[in-house]
Amino acid sequence: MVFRKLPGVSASGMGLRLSQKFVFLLFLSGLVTLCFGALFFLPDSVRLKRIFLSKTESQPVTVGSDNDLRDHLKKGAKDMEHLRGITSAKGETSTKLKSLSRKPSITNEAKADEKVVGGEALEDLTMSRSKTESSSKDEKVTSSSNQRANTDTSFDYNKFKKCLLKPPLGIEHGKSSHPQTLHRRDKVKEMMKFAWDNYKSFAWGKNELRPLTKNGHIGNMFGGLRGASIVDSLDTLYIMGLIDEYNDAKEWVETSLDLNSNGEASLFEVNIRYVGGLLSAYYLTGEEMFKRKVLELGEKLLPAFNTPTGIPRGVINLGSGTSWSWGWASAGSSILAEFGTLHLEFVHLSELSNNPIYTEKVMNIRRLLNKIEKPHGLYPNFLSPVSGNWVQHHVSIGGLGDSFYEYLIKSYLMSDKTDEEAKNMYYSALEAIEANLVQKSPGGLTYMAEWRGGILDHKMGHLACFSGGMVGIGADDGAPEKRQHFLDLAAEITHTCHESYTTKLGPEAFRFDGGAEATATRLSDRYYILRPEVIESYMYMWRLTHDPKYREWGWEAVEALEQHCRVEAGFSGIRDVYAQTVSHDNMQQSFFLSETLKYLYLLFSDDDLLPLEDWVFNTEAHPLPCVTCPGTIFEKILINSLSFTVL
Ligand code: DMJ
Repeated sequence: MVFRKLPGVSASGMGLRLSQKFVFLLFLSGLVTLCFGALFFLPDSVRLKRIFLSKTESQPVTVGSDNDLRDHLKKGAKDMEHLRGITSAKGETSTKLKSLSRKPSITNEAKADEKVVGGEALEDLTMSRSKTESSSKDEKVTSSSNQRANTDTSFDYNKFKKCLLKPPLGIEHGKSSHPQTLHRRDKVKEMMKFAWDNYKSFAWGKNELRPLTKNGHIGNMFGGLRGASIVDSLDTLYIMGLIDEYNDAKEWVETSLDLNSNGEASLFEVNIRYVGGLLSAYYLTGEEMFKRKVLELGEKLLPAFNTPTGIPRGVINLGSGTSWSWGWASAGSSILAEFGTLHLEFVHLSELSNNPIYTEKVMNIRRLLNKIEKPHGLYPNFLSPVSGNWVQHHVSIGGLGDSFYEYLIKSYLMSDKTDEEAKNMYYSALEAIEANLVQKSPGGLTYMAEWRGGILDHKMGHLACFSGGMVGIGADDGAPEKRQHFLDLAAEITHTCHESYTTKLGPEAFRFDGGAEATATRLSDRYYILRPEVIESYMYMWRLTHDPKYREWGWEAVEALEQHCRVEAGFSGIRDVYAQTVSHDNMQQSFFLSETLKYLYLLFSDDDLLPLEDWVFNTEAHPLPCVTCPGTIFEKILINSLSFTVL
């Protein structure tokens, strides 16, 4: 290599100057690095630091590769996770974060959150979920927010359908192959359409139709709720295949059934008609809207149970939740047939909401009634919701008592025959009834008298005629030596009730004294308001025996309804079943659509339309399915039933 000589510099002198410069530059760069590094140790407030370092943190996102970006997002998620941990631990900013990640029930949103935030949060959510469940079970949750949380459920409708033994509407909607029976059934369907069309024309959205004056009736039983005839008709229209009419009814429920009413409602009536009607509509059709509505309504009924004993009072303001007893009920008492006719519907409210509170409420009533001392084993009609004692010793299988007994046997059947307590209470009650109330008239008619502190009143109400069907459906599960006896008793009572229909329709109450044999002796007992009970017993007895007389008796009733009750714009009750000239009461009761016409239709259908193995009818004839699926809330409650205590 040849070095060119620089002017004025020797070769050795030039090498010395170069190495001095190199050392100087090295020193300088070290100094700069040290000063820059020192910036990191300065407080954030020093301007110099902000100028030099402020933007560096965001730089990698905008300039990095795809991999850098992914790493950054992962880091962001981790930071979020960390932040959640800190904030929830400190309880700071919890409102915002809770609303994002702590939905009170098991929702898809919570699951989505779990995916984003990873395992730590998953544990956290799981914990809060099980806390919700146990608190609602163990601490008897009553706050409406908790109940609302539980209304967001995952009731599996398809699974429920698979648990049924048979298709609800049968193979051919229960169509009989017998031409006369089919013709009779078509007639009943025509009656339903006529009743419905007139309601729709003249009373749409009101509770009932006044068919003479062609207007609507609201009444004061439903606390401002409207459309009782619509809700009561949903399942009848559906099973009859009146699908356009059913769709109109469904649309009205969806758009116009306003549950935010503020009036005084009968807990019993709202339960059997609205809760029962919506439950049936849901179970038959799977329309989620019905489920939402019925859970919203169910929640509004709960405050009625806030009494010292948990026995609800008869009247509730659906808006404020305040409740009180009927003015006519002695000493502020509650009525057996009212607080004892909630069980079927409330078990299903628990099923659909996954909230045991409804079942707890009715189990509590059951336990109190089971425990309390009963005169001669009988259940009087009036009980104090404050002391839990009977108020009067009036016992009746008709009005004021009736459906309490019905719900005992139906609770047993609806539980897939697992609810032994209901079964035992039913058969004990029936034994007491037979020993004290069941009578034979001089003319050989079996009837159920009323009992007033040991004195018998030889009268039977139309309402008590449901008991033919009740004793019939319970016959098979009685003691083996009693089964035939129960079936005979059921047939005898049904026969007596048919006897009371001397003019093919029967009076409100009939007597067996002073020479009377199933006849109304007082003018005030002679009315017929389109009630179903006698026809209800025909339907059950037909299903149980297939004795053709029950269909004949049902047809007699159809002809009488057509002759005496059909008017230009619907069906009306009559004031005196014995009068030559008919006087109408101008009311088409909603239970005529829900019960009377439904039972007639079933009477002229094959047994596979709503088969009794799968369905029980509530006291307003709304079919509710037997709770047969494994893992239902009802099953869990039964297993844990020993832990229930009377309040
Ligand atoms: C219906 O509302 C129900 O059947 C109730 O149990 C008794 N009364 C009427 C029909 O008569």
